[in-house]
Amino acid sequence: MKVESVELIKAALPYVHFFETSFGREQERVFLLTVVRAGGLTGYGECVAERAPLYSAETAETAWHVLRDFLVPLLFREGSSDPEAFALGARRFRGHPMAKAGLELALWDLRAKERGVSLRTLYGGTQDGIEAGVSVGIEDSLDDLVRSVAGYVAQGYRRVKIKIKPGWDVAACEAVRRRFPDIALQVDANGAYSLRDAETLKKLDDFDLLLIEQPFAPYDLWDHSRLQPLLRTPLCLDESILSLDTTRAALDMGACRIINIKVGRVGGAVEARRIHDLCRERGVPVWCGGMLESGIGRAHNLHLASLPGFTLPADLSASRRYYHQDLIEPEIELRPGGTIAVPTGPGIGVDPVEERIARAALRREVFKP
Ligand code: NPQ
Ligand code: MG
Repeated sequence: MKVESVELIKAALPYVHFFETSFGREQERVFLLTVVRAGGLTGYGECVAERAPLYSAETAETAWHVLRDFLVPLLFREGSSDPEAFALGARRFRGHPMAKAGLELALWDLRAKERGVSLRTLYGGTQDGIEAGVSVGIEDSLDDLVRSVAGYVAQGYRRVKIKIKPGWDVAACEAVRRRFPDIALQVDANGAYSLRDAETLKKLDDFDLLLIEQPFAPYDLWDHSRLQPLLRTPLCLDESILSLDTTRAALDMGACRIINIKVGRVGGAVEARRIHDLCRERGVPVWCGGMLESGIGRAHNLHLASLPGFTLPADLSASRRYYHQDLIEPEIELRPGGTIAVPTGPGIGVDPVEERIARAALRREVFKP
């Protein structure tokens, strides 16, 4: 289909509760939404780059620049809304995976709507419900942490992930395990440790964790491959996995035994599916990571996580886990039993609500060919 226009919308939504990781505490989420119009249809995408370059080097501002000055002009030059052709063309630009994914995802929504099928169907997804996990940030006290975890367990979340950092690791696991001896529990360090902390990290083997996520620096593979043999607990890489190539290198090096897939971090659904397929061939479990997206990005993640290789609970939570009101209808809800339904309507299968987007918008611009 010929692309009629691309709209970029920078928006912000306050969190219901602050979210603290080893790289900082945030009170609100800044989004970059993409809206592509073609053939009378509208495709929606979300770029997960944040206000500040804390999780990765990208920010909402760098993404706006790269989208406006390179990726949108590329799409107009290509003249077609084909997501695979766009993904291929975008490879000539180095880096900026979250900006690329933001636009590619809108094209996937369009294509599914053009064919009148759900995105899950287009991707070849096999699961109609996703096991929901929840990511629990660092709190002001261990009591607050246990109270927070208790709230989510009571809501039915199947798996709990707690954020750790030096000084908030062994004691945090002890406190949660003492209260919940049997829940599926994992930890995420967001790169806050180094090989010098191996003795501390080895103590985490005592808590029967599903996995330890990204203990070392975002670009590291080698030191992770030195740490894994020292632990019983599988390492899972997040920030270090940027592409199919880094996935293969991480696995060949023994740097991890589980892979976290985030469509924004790897530059789009094309690359995310290639990583999924490689891991499935190799029998390596993958799970869908979250970036505190709005319901637009969350719906996209649900469709991706419906692929058969996504065998571990996802960081896919209900809209209300993060936001007072989401940008979509219907909102993402946790079903009794702790799963979330993969929408069945055309495309992402949820409806962005213009009035809510307008209220959250900080800046918006429409680009035409
Ligand atoms: C992770 N996500 O798995 C990330 C960390 C994270 C659900 O823990 C704005 C932008 C806020 C990116 C908060 C979860 C973020 C963010 C957390 C990333 O490592
Ligand atoms: Mg992580």
